Amino acid sequence: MKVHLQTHVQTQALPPRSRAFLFSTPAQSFGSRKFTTKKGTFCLRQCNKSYGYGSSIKSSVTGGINEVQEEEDERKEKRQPVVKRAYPFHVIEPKWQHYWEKNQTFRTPDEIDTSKPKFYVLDMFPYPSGAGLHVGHPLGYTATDILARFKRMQGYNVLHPMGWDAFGLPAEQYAIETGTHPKITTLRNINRFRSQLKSLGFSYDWDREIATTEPEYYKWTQWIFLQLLKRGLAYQAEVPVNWCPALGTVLANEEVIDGVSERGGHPVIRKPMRQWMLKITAYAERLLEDLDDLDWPDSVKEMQRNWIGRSEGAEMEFFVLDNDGRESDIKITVFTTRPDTIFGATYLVVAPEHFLLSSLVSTAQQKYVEQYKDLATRKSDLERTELQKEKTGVFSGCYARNPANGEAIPIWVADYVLGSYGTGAIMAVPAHDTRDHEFALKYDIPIRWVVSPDEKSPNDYGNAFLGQGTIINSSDSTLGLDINGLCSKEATAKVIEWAEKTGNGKKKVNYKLRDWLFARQRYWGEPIPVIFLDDSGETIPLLEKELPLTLPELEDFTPTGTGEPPLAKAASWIKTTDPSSGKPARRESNTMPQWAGSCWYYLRFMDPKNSKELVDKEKERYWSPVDVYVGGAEHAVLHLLYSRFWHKVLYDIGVVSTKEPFQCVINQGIILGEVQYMAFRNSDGNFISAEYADMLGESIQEKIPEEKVVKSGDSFVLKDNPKIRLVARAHKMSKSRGNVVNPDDVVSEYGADSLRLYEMFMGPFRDSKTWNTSGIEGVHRFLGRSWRLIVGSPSPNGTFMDGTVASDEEPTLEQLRSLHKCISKVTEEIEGTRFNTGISAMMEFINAAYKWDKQPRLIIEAFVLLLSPYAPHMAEELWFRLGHSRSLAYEPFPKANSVYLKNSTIVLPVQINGKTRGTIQFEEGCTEEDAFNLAVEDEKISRYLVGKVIKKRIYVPGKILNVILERENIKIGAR
Ligand code: ANZ
Repeated sequence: MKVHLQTHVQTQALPPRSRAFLFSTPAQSFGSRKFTTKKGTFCLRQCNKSYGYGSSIKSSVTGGINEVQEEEDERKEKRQPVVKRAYPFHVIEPKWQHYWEKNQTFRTPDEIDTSKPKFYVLDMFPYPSGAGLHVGHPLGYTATDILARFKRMQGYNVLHPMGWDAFGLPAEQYAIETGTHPKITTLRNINRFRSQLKSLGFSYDWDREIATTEPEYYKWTQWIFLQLLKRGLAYQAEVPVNWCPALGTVLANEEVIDGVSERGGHPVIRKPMRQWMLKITAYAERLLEDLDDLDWPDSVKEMQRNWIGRSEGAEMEFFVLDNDGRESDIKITVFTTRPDTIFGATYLVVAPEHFLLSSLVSTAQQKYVEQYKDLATRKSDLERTELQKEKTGVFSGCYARNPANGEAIPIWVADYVLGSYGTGAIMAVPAHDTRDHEFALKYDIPIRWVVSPDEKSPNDYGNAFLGQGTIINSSDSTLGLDINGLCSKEATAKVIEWAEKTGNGKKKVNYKLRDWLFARQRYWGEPIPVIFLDDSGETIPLLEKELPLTLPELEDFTPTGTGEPPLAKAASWIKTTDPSSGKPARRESNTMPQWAGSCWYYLRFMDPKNSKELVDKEKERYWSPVDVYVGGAEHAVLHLLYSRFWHKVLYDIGVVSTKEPFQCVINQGIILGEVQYMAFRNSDGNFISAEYADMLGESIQEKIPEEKVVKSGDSFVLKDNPKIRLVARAHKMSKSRGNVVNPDDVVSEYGADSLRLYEMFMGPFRDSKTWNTSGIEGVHRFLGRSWRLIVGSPSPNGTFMDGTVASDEEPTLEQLRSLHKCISKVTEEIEGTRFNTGISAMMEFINAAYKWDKQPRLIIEAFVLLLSPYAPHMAEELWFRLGHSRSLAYEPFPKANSVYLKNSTIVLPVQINGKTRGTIQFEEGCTEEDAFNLAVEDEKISRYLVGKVIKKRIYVPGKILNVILERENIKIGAR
């Protein structure tokens, strides 16, 4: 899926970065350095020379000494800054990535033990753009990876797949410009994305990788289309599209900017064309209702509700009058949400594209109406409905009768009424609707007040009164309707009842949701699996066994110029025969929109290689629904709505077992570029404080480096002159601003674990945040400290020992307390997707552990397991160094023992003849006698006491109980 980023956000909150610390790259070098794309060996060589992280590193290096020397010389020649690493991640990371791949550590087997609980965690799969990953991608991917690793360790079967939403415009545009087949570009980009993702250590099951562009995949996208067609949910209609005559092509909405083509600035008009539509409106009510039970952000649910836009009201009939003022047999149906205002309807409006318009217009008005219609085709719906835009319209020359009071009211044509909503016509009530009010004033149409908010005379109101109130001026005894004195709600009910009885209208629920335009005039999309008979034009669906209908090879991807899609050029592909009748036929040359493939990919991941079914029923039943779905908020409406629609259709035909596809959706925040500090100078070249810059009018802006900035209260000021306030801004990352951070560079300089940890530590997962180099240095330092705590300090030549400093001693109570507090916090925070505070807990633990003389293995191993979802490479390396020979990926995640979480609980080691044989726990204030009794009750300890005579007891309150035994074998009495 494509990710759209927000523009800039102003921030005052970030402190200028602090810089000095030991094992890191000088901050000023970050971002300005050029890194080679070679990983591992290259970095290692640099490191060997500059730090000599010695023997353990050398052992895993490929390449000879000469090469090392050459590269070192090269580096010196180029005067590259020396990279200082807190620990040898450049060796550890490729090593473990290789291990995971070789051992298929994260493969979710096809046949699984379904008695175990499942956890399906999914990222919104990316569109593999030519630009490669940006730092926004790993934000969501790290979060899902932490969840996946955590749940695996908790004994769940985890499904954590990755794939590519690979059809799309950029590859086709590139093909038009260069002649390179989109397949080639797409494959190249996919390869790049995949290797970038692998370099970040994500625990995807790569065996399940899918690309929407693969025929084995889109066979099933086409199959779903056939099911929709079979059920009348796919149909063809004449629909206006963005047609650019100069380019000879139909453009997507995003390719049209202010009425002209983004490319070349040519005029674009709305032109009706035959299109495929999907009847999502048939599911509007269910799409609305089922939102309630989803664990989604409220804002996303609200956006979906607004998009579906349910409106309750009525359709009312207005008979058109002939030249003699008599009712003709043409009637205009309007949709209104305010039937209570019907007596105030002083004119009707029909949209310029209304199907009855041509039969309404008087001869005198014909010319003006035609001109007006022509103008309207140049505007988008959005422009037409913008409230601020001045309303325009033209009189049709014709009148209709208001059914409530029998009045003849004029029919106008105006583009603020859309042909695509309701009935494409409205009864205009200028006293109670803003747009109608503005229009009536402009064209001098009567305004009649029919709703009164209070006792005041309604005519006192200059503007339309939009609210509900008491009905006035609304009675006609001849036509049998009197709603005066009723409140709006009662009046609405009464008008509808009257209309239904008299045949003047009926109750109606409308949805803003439109049917989904499902055809694109593009090459690089899924072919639509239908043919049209040459003789009758009849549409014949392909047989299921004919799928996949693959894209034909094409060399010329340029538009045809006639509006026909590029596929029309594949003459031998287009021309075909209907297999059942043998009649000549043509294939559909439109393709599906990019949304299609992403509508159902989450199902395919459950069973990616199934050639017989879209997904095996049992597998679907086990894995559905997706438990956590993470992606950008830009997909809050369309992608999620389209998937939900397809899912519901698949539910209705028995392909899936759940009503909804995604139980929990989380939107990660966006990452903005590093904060920039701007100072202002007056015309004399002197700095002026930011608050005066506007007043001066002419001021010159200047970027100030971070080291010259300090924070002062809520503001940032110049370090040398604190009176000068600065403006701090974070912008969207963009090439033109030069503030794009490339994840490859970060991995190369700090390692993947640091990038992962940093992205999680930047702030609350769901919030927008700004990139800050000192932040990544901070988490890198934390990892280095953790490494040195466990592996020990480097020797003077910079090398680390092979094992760890962990000792086999029993942990102290203090150590147990620190650890279990950390376990409890990390567990709680992962479960709550508050990853940043989970990291803080680990940082606290490491700070505490640095004060201990010894690092008991039991404590260290548990910490390594806690760290592993966040920094899996380092954790695996430490795990092996601690003496294990299998990946920690399936080790049980540590469980917090509540005993150690309460400060008042004492955990007392009990020794027998000076050897620790176990522990007992009790509340503070326990006597020696109590402690001894608890020890005797303890199953493990009592084994050493049974049949023995006690010589003496040494009790240090809160610290230890040591029981010294007599040598003789005399039984102690029963207590
Ligand atoms: C009379 C009226 C009186 C209205 C009043 C509003 C206030 P929602 O809530 O968005 O469904 N309308 C109907 N069809 C339209 C179209 N195709 N293009 C533009 N406007 C259209 O709004 C429904 C209201 O929007 C309808 O109720 C209609 O104006 C207008 F005091 O009818 B109303």
